[in-house]
Amino acid sequence: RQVAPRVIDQRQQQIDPAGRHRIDPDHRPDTNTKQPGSIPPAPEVGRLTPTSQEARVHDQTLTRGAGGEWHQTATDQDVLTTAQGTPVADDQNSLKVGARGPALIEDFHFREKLFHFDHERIPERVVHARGYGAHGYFETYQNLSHLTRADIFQRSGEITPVFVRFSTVAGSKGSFDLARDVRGFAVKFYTREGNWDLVGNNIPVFFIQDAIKFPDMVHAVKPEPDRAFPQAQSAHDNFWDFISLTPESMHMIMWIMSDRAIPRSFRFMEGFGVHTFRLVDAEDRSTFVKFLWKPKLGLQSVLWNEAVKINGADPDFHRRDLWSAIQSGNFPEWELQMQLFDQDFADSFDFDVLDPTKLIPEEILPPLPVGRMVLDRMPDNFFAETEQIAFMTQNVPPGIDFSDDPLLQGRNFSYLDTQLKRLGSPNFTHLPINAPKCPFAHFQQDGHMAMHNPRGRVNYQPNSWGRGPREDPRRGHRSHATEPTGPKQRLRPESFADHYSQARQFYRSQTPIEQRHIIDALTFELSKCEMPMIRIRMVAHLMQIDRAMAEMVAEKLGIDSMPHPADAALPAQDLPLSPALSILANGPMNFAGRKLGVLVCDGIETALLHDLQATFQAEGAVVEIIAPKVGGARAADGTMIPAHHMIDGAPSVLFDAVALLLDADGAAMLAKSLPARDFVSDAFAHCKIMGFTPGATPLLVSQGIQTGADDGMIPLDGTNAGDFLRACRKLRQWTRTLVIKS
Ligand code: HDE
Repeated sequence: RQVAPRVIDQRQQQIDPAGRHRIDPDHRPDTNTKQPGSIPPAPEVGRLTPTSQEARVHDQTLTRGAGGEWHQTATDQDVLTTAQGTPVADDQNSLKVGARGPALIEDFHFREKLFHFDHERIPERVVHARGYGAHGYFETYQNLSHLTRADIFQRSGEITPVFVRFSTVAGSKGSFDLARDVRGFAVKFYTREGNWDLVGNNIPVFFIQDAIKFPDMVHAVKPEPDRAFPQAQSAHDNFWDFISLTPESMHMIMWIMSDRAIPRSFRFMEGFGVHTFRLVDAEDRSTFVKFLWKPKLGLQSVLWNEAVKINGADPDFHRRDLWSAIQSGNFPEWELQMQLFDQDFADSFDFDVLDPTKLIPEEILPPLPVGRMVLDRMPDNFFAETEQIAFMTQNVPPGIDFSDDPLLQGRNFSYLDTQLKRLGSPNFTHLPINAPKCPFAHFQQDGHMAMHNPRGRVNYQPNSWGRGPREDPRRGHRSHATEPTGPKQRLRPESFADHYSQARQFYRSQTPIEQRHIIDALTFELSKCEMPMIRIRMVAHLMQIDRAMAEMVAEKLGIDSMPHPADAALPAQDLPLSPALSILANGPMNFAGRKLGVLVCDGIETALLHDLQATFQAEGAVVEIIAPKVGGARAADGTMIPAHHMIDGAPSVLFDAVALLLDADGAAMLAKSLPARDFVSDAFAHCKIMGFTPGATPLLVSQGIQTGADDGMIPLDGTNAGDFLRACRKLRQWTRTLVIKS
């Protein structure tokens, strides 16, 4: 039976037409506005080229017309238009014959909308797909003209805009943050003489020595090709098969099995340029350099058991952390340091400085602090900036040059090549996030999405018109004039042959707790390998690194008889220990930038809560309240305490320390709640410092936790918030690991 259609005009159902064009409250329309308590934003370097139609790099919402006039994009104006600028009358109904169709192909607005949607995705990065970025600035400490003519290092106090992208390596874009993995630490400096990309990691060495092995290494760690799992994990046969057949990776293996591979947040990580680079001065004299980033807040990692649970509770833990810190004005900061050395040092050093599987211990070559980087602004749009940023190791300004490290040489090809695949056009430098912020002028033209072609008649040089930019041998980038010699051949140098000494040095420089974490990680990962032969081959390598470690891993894996140590081109030497390699030996000893989770229930005293909040906030820490209901808890004095989280959604793994402000009734009630029981038992097992009111005892006891178990259990009596904070500064009560397996 035909029913007469009731025609509904969806537009009339809009609650508030004005609301449709509401401006995002988080949007910062004017990036030059000084925020209270913030430093002034970095000034833009240089000026726009006259022909540029690009958006101002700092303001993604403006585009420039051919005549130089600025246009706002749709989000800032009232009337919805098509991408061609045609005002749209109805965005709720497609154009149909009658009310029930069929639809008409002449509906250009509908087709344009779907067409664009269909093409929204670009290929994710083949490695480092999951990443998160922020804007900031770099401040140069001192003039380094005696070392380099790089403009960024000529003036103390020089401010250079930067964009940083942190990433995991193996997982896809939608994977979780707390994978056991290397973290990318890529920095783009928009200098006055072109972009400088320092595309580093949070680990100072790499798996392989020659770029030709990179595809194999990445294939091995990524999900296995037939079954397409495991995602974002190295704990599988293919990875360990490749690794156990690649002895040069052993040093890196020690690092990724250590706590470095499960950082607490991007803010608590070091960064490393990994390779040896060159600084070149105005007289073309060269100094070798390794770059290091040191986090102002110190280093911190999570436990593996925490990482697994964080991934479930908040897969975006690291990106949320960076977002929250920056949005609340707690701008993370790193110091850039340089290890500088000459050829004589390189010749006398135990290892080849071109070998990217080796580091130079800071005790042997203390780094020189040269500047600081502050991240103070989140991108306006994730895709436009974080996703489309194109880092390339080849981006070096005059005064910075490459060494012959074969990995670096290979990277210099790969990064440019990959951008074409990912961003789809050789004009990716026209995107505001990739464009230099200094004047630029060249004769490259045309291609997909060309935004600034040469204007006028001249598009080549030399020309008779006397126009256009010319090269400048004095200012331009000059490669350091080395004189390579030797036969053309495929060979690894003998100086790259020692694969075990620095692996041993790293392992032995860790504290006993960190060594235990390495053993646990190796055991876990190898336990996921189905092929016993791979486990045994790995244990044979571990024998070369540290026999006791190998025996403990073998014992945990149930390997009855120890294999022979792996054949080594060179046996491991006992190098001096390097305490700088340990996280725990270099603890921050403060709680700044960390997070206290306070579990409250109805009936508590507000004075203690306020005291804790004031004490921890004065330290630069964040205090978040967790209650049985997200609406909050009613205090003894009748006031409502708003909660940040409901207990079901805020396990203690999300916090660096916890306080239990409970009365006896509340504690008894929470002792029956699984999330609350997990909250305290995990906090204790993860060695967190725990403060608690006397009333909280039933909840602790329900989990078998003695209130006087150790120095990390702090009874809160209303006067000792300072004592609690002092205990929290050590971050963990490690003695508990003697009784609990972490
Ligand atoms: Fe990368 N790497 N890489 N890599 N890498 C990429 O470039 C490559 C290496 C690093 O946030 C890709 O734009 C080769 C070492 C970071 O956008 C690709 C080799 C180090 C990022 C690529 C290496 C890194 C990448 C994928 C061995 C630390 C993310 C997407 C020769 C010093 C940058 C892209 C971002 C990304 C190639 C080894 C760091 C395919 C061939 C060593 C932080 O070009």
